[in-house]
Formats: sequence, structure tokens, C-alpha cells
Amino acid sequence: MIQIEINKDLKKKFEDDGYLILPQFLDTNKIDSIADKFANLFSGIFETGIEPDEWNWKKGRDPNNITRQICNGWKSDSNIKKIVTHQLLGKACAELMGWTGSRLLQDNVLWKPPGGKTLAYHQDAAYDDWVIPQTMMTCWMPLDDVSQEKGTLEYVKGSHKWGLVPPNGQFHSPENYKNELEAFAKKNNKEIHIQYVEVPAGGVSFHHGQTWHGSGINMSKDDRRAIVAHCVPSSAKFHPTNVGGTARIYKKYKKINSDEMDESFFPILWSKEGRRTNV
Ligand SMILES: O=C(O)CCC(=O)C(=O)O
Repeated sequence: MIQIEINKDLKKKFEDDGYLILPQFLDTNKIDSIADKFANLFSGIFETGIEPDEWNWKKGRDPNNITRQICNGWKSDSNIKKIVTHQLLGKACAELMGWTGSRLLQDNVLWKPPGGKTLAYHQDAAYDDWVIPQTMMTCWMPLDDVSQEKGTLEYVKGSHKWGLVPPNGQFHSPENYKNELEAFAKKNNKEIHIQYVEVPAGGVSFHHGQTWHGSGINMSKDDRRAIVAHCVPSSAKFHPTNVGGTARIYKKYKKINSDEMDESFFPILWSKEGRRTNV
């Protein structure tokens, strides 16, 4: 289902750029069966009967031209679960980040229809200040061929070395999706070099939690669908006190008198010692 091997050259490229883009990752024979699930998921029909943790668009309820997002679709659908909890995905994330193991913090199911609007430039790790250490590694898997015209994911090269700043402003559908990025770059005297992720369906891109990224309008006549896994080190713990932001949703999984992240909600995908949650 997934093929990848991280060698020294790929790791060096990731460390230099803050992202790694590869044309082949998911088995292309499996892609249709996953993409076919999107219509049901966004209609509120969940194979497992369990609702995802976040759900910003529902058929018939919301305008058609926004980018549709579900967070933690893996709890609702077995095909999504197979991908975002895959051992090789976890291994690649850990090896690129130099971790001894990785754990799934959250997934995203993203559907940008023709005319679908922007997602603001941001840094993923800025959203997990309720986790120690505050870091992240993201694996972005498009289920359609993606290009600049389709509003693909885009990165600022080397921006993972610029430091982490708290999120600020509108995330979904801002008029100028580069607003925050441009303000940060101006204030800190940084140059912006953009890399568009242009790969066939089944390709992949990995990005560091501090890499600035976002996406523009889908100007094409086709859907742009993607599955995303956001990982943290397998040893990650809940921050004992931080609340606010997405902690409002995810700290409900924190046990009383414990900072442990329960594997039922944040499964371990891979570790050097061979530890993995039986999902
Ligand atoms: O697919 C997109 O446009 C944005 C995805 C994203 O922000 C992420 O995967 O971290």
C-alpha cells in the first residue's frame, strides 16, 4: 500500500529545504477506493459510526466553494485508518525528523473542489502548543494529480529555520492567503522562495512542523483531494497546563492526573524498538 525508503540524500534534502516531495508513495490501485469515500464522509455517513473530531463542511449545509476539511477521519473510516496509521509512513516521519519513534497526532481529509478557496500560510507546529515537545511532522498525500493551477500545497523553501510564531488570523478561505507569511517575512527580513507540490496522484510530500505552507484557489475543473497525517515523537506528552486553540478539542483525551497521550487516540505508528499500537 505504501512504498518509501529514506536514504541519506533524501534526509539531507529534507533538512535543507524543510520538505521532501516524491512522485510515488501510495499504491495507485488503491487510490480510487479511498477517494470514493469522500462523498460519504462529507455527507455525514461514517463507516464506523464514529464522528471525526472536526468537520468544517457538510453537503447541503455549507457553501460549495470552500476547502472541505475533516480532522481524524481515521476514527470514522477503515481505509483512511490504514493509510494514516501505516508503519512505513510513521517510520519515514521519524527518520526524517531524527526521532526514535512517531505517533499520529491527527489526520486531515481535504477536498478542494473546482473553485475551492485558499488555506492561509501557516506553520503546523504553531497549532500544537498543547503537546510537549511542540513539534510536528506532516505527510501530505494527494489522491489526484496536483499542480499550481489546482491550488496544490505550496512551501517556502528553508522557512523551517525561521523559528516558530503563534498562529494569527483567518485559516480557511482568507482573501490573501499569504498575508501572515508576507508580514512575517517583511518584519524579519526574510526572502520568500515558493515551491509548489506538483506530483501525480499517489505521490507524497513531507514537511517539517515549522515550514511555512498554504494553498491557493483551485482554478481547474477537477477535484483536488488529499489525506494528511500529522505526527509527533512517540514519546510526546500532553502539556500539563496549556489550553486554547485546538487544545479545546484534543485535550478532552487527556486523562486525569496524567500527561500520557493515550494510544487509543494518538497511536504509535513506528519505533526503533519495534513498538507500535495495534490499531
Ligand atoms: O492541502 C492543503 O492545502 C493544506 C494542507 C496543510 O496545511 C497541511 O497538510 O499541513
